[in-house]
Amino acid sequence: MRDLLASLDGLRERLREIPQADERRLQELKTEILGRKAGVLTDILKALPGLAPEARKAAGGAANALKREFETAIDARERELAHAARRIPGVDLTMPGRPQWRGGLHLVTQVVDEICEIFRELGFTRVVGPEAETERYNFFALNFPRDHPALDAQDSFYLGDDVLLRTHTSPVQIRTLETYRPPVRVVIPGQVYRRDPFDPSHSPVFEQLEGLAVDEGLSFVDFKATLSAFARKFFSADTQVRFRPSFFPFTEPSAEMDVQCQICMGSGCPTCKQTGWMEILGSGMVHPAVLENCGVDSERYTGFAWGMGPHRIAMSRHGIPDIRLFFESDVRFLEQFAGLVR
Ligand code: 2U9
Repeated sequence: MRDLLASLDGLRERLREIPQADERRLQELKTEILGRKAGVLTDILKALPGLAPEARKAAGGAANALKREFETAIDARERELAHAARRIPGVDLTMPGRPQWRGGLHLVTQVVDEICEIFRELGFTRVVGPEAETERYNFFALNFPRDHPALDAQDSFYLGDDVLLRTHTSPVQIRTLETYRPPVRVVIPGQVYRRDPFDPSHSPVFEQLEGLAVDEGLSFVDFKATLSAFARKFFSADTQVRFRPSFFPFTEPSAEMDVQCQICMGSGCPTCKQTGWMEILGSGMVHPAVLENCGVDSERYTGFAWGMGPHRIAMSRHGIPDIRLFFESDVRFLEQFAGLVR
């Protein structure tokens, strides 16, 4: 019995070998001590039934406790070795992976979506229409005089005698008024084409976003309130706005809306040419002649309309100096804004 306890003590000493053992040594130790056929500790446990009851109890408790100690230590070392085997020198496998570039929406698309969403909340539906139009839809229904310079082939891209690439999205409003009876509330984003130079502030093709509301009793107050609400939502709740008189063939009276310069917040900077303001849209009450051209009774209905350039709005919001950056597809420029979807 004493011999047996002494050999258990001797065996306990072997526990210290385990934390240093490599894979092979660990398997050897496991077989040598816990092996089912000839393990030293297994043999001791097998010999227990031959002992007197008192001795069996004492030696049995100690032997089983030691067996558990060996099992726990071997298991821990096995896990440690398995973890180390997966390690690559110089590489920390616990670090998070590098994010993969999955693409994103173009900044102008994001701005268009954001503007449409603000007007959706104000009751406007997003609609689209053709990019090739007749002179009637692009000019005459909109009250352009026959000798307006925009009708000149030098200013617009004509595809045929009477067909041109639309110079604004306004033909879509004409088509809407011809098709649906008021009340009408629509926003129209889309590409438009003008024979403009490709320079820092012009492009022959650019995005436009126009809007139209026609109903009984719509007044200049509704018009100013709607566009001011848009500016406060798009820029910030305390953004100052102002309306300046202007002229368009399709609106009367007409106005341009300025917002506080978003770069200097009104104090004056090179972007706003020290005025503290930036123009963001043209607008006005729909000219009665335009309503009549679409078969809408201008005695009964009034409306307001506006037009803005999402490229320009994106430029003023982010301080982008050159419109051509939007068309060059340089990922280094585009990816700066890819996470901005709100
Ligand atoms: C209908 C009636 C009225 C749309 C309008 C403007 C004023 C305007 C420009 C701003 C910058 C276009 O992107 S831009 O070059 N637009 O100033 N647009 S009112 O008025 C309409 C349109 C359709 C039936």
